[in-house]
Amino acid sequence: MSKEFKRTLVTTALPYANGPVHIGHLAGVYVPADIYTRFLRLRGEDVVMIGGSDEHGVPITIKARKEGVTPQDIVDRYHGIIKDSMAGLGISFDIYSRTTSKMHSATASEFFRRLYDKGEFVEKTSMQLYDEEAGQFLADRYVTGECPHCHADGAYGDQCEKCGTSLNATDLINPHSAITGNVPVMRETRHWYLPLDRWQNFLEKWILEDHKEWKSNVYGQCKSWLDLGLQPRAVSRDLDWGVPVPVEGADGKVLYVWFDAPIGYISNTKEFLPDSWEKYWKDPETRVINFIGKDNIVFHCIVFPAMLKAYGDNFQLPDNVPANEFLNLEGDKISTSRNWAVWLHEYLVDFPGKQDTLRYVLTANAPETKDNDFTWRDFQARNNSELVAILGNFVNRAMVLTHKYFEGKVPVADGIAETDSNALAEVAAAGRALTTALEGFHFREALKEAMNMARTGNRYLQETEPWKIAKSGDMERVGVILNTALQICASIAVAFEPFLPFMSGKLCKMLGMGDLCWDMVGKTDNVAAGTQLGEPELLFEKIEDEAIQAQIDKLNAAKEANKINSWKAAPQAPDVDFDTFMKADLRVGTVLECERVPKADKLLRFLIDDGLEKRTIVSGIAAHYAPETLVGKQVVFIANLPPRKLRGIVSQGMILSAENADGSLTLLTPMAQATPGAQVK
Ligand code: B3M
Ligand code: ZN
Repeated sequence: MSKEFKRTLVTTALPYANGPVHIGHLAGVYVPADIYTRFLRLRGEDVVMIGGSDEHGVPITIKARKEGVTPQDIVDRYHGIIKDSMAGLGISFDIYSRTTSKMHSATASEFFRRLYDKGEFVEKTSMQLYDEEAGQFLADRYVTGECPHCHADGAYGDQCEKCGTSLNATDLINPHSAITGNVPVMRETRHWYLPLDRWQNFLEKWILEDHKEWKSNVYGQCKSWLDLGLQPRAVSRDLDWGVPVPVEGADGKVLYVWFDAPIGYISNTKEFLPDSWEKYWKDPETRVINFIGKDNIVFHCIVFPAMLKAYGDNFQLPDNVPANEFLNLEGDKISTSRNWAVWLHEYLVDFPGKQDTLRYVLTANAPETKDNDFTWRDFQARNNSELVAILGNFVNRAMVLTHKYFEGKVPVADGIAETDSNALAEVAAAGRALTTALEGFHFREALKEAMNMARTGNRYLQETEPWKIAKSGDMERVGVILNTALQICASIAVAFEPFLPFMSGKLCKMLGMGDLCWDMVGKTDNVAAGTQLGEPELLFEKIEDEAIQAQIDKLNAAKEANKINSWKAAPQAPDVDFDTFMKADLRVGTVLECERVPKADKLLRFLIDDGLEKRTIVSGIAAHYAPETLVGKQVVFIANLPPRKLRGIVSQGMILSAENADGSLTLLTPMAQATPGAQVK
């Protein structure tokens, strides 16, 4: 890292408190930010990590409306769940606050007022979409319609999730209110706009020239925005949930959520460090790093920097914005509304004590340069064949052998041989590569290097075979080998702390290590000879197939439920003329016999009293009804279809049933007893 910086301010995107956090949030933002911050802390650097919930904006009010509760109820519920579950995963925020705090409304309000007073806004009256039935303007997610760019349906008023383009509500083709479904009308309203065009030149130089080192996905997105030419952006909304616009005559108007949310980073720093917050924001020797997901790039790289520049006062712009791409789940986009997600608070209940496994898998699979996929099978494989079989196995062997041959006391390493120093040198080299990778925000690669230390350790024990030497009685040599192995364990305890802090804590305790610092990675004297080791404990447990199957079943259930929730009645079929319809002879019949058709799991054979005689009908309803429950019941059938042979049985007609949202079939039957053979008219 460059030497000019004295301290680092790490910010993490503020998740909307309209739902719990899922693995997509974790892989994109919180796990990498936590790894980075823990790494800097171990280096003894001055670093603070700021987090909090984003509690304003339409995602919150829509959720509240859906549930018939207040927005405050919603944010209270989810802020609590998010805060607790992040702590449960060991995400080590210095503060995790919320944008409904007093500190935040005061800070955001003052920020807006200052820009207003400095003439940094333009005020504009324009026609906006209005829902007459709901009595409110429709912006952002309150309105959906066809995307004017990719023509996907269901684009929001602020963004099309299909093509990622950010939109204005009035750009949508064929807009509909998300509240009532009505077609909105146009109504006049007045808003404040941040003229981003005024900052075009500044931003071009600052990003395109001075920050060529940014990740290519981030740089590329900024460049395409800048190439299009920046436009003024409205920073207020006609809503009743948010920070009120602090100027006269702005009743019923609040700050746009994307105006207030990034100011939340400042408010939360103030709340954490009321006396010294300014040096983390305004001192040029502070380095600001924003951890975010790819959908937040424009706000962090273009809009917020323009706001900070407009404010003045030497507010520091981000030095880097290591945004990640998206994580998918089992091949499908993660979605809160479709419940297609692995929720952190549920994971912590389903896999107690396995926080590090999730942290490991999300890092090993992090969507750093492209979208990536999380699968439960991969999760299981990485736990069992990497954490258990490589890392856990190496540490366990070193510990158990030391207990076996030296009563758990770290043996003396007298007479180090080339094999030993080679192994130690390999670990030190991995440590250096690890450091470089972490400095460059390459967390997947960093984790690989840390894992290489354990691989080296395993190979070393395999090659030196101390258990064989012990049989020959050369305990001095065995001591050297185990001392070397334990030094590697100590390097591992430090190197993995940012990634797997729970494991690291356990291992440090076993090795009798005190405070850690990053310099210990690759050192050869981290555990002194004579130190009494703790009892060997397994660092990781195997995850069995049943636990994985339970998760897959849970996802399948969500998919099923979602199918039902999103079911829509089929569009009406084309008209049929009356005479044609009347040709169909629909009748009521009484079931005399009903049984399964052998070797056909879908089919039942009915014998029906149709008022004239007994007729046989075969019907594909066996998955939905037990045959014995149908005897004596009445059904409706089409009598005048040509006979058809099904599994060797001649079927004389068709029994009518309705197909439901979940794919189940319901037999049609008269409301009360009808005469067998009665025609349906
Ligand atoms: N709440 C959007 C999101 O969760 C938003 C981030 C705010 S960061 C200041 O994707
Ligand atoms: Zn689109």
